[in-house]
Amino acid sequence: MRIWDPDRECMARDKLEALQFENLRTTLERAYRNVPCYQKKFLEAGVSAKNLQHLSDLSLFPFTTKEDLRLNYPYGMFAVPLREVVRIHSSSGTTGKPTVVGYTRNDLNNWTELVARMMTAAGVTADDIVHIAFGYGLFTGAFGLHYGAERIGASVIPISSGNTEKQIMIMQDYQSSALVCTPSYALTIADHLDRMGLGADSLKLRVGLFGAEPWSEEMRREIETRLGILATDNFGLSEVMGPGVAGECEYKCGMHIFEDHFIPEIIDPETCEVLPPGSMGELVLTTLTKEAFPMIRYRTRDITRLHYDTCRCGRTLVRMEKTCGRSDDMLIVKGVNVFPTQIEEVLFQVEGCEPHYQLVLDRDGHMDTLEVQVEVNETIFFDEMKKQREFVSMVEKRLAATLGLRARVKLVEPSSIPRHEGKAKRVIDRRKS
Ligand code: ADP
Ligand code: K
Ligand code: ZN
Repeated sequence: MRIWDPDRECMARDKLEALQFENLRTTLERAYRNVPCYQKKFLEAGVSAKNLQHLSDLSLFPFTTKEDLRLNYPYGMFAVPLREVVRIHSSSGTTGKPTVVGYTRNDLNNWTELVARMMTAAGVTADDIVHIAFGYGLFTGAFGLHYGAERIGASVIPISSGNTEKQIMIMQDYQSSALVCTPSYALTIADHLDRMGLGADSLKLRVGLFGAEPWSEEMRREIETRLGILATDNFGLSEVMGPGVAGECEYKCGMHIFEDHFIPEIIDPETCEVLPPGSMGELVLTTLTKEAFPMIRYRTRDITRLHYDTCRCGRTLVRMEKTCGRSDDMLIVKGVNVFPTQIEEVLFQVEGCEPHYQLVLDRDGHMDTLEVQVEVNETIFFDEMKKQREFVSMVEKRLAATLGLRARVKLVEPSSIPRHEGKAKRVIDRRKS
């Protein structure tokens, strides 16, 4: 079993912590010096890099949230001049206020190395043909995996997303051996194989690297059986880097976090207290090497638990459990992050839509579907079919432009959506059952 960077991945904890301490101090200094938002937050909290006497002093520093990034849209959180930025990505959402992230040449090199580590941990080698079915674009998924796979020396097929039958044809003809996509897309591929009357043995796939959305152990078993592969999980988020923050080894017992580049903490999402090792809580990440976009105590909102015992693979890096949901109201639909408020904003701008709506998430086969049910003003047109269809398609287009995702719109009668006292329950998620 190969380890890409054994010196780093199997480091003794005391050596690792010494390295983390050095890089954390530098990161805090640079963040304070170059990013007004951090400067302001540190001053308000009365802390500076000098307060860092021990690694655990990180808890003295303020958190960073998605809101901070939105307020500093687009480049306010960058710690280097744009001249030094060689790549720009963004988290999901094409308009609204998604977060924009940047990378220097060194950042890209580190990113590539970490994805190479993660892919090696999953068993990918130079002999693999890596089929990347994430959408290429502003999303970090495709480009992140792409360069890591090239670094390993694998043959990369940048197929991108969509057109499943063509994907299957290419997998057959080019003999793809490693599949990179969301876990739900892996099952869609399995469904198409069934429909085409093909078995998993018509493909040469042997391993899958899946991420960008939560998935269960049952789903893993289904993917493994139906595609005849080893299915591994990997975790990342664009604010912190993209994919390659953490990934499973072949033992599939939690995702090793690359701690020489990121410090994980687990906090209570209500009190914000740091919780003792082994507790379930919100994952908070601090970057240690990023130049263009350092993140200090970024609240991921992902709920998980960390395991510090040494893994059978020999890596000493801590392992995070599969996440079990989020502490905020962000939804992940086909790997794309969606906030109900983004949808609300679109609906509010459409004349005729009432401020009463409900989001219904479901699965069609294995792909997520999103239906937006919205009440419309009765004075408009409830009985004119053609106008109604035009209206629906106009709202659908606006939603697609904002979310970067297709949602079905269903107009419902005034007063038909249940009213709630207190906090509205706008999301019905049927995907879990
Ligand atoms: P990406 O483009 O990689 O999806 P985003 O920044 O758009 O990155 O989304 C990051 C979020 O996606 C994470 O905070 C988490 O909620 C979710 N996510 C990413 N990978 C996983 C995973 N393996 N398991 C569960 N959730 C994941
Ligand atoms: K995501
Ligand atoms: Zn391991």
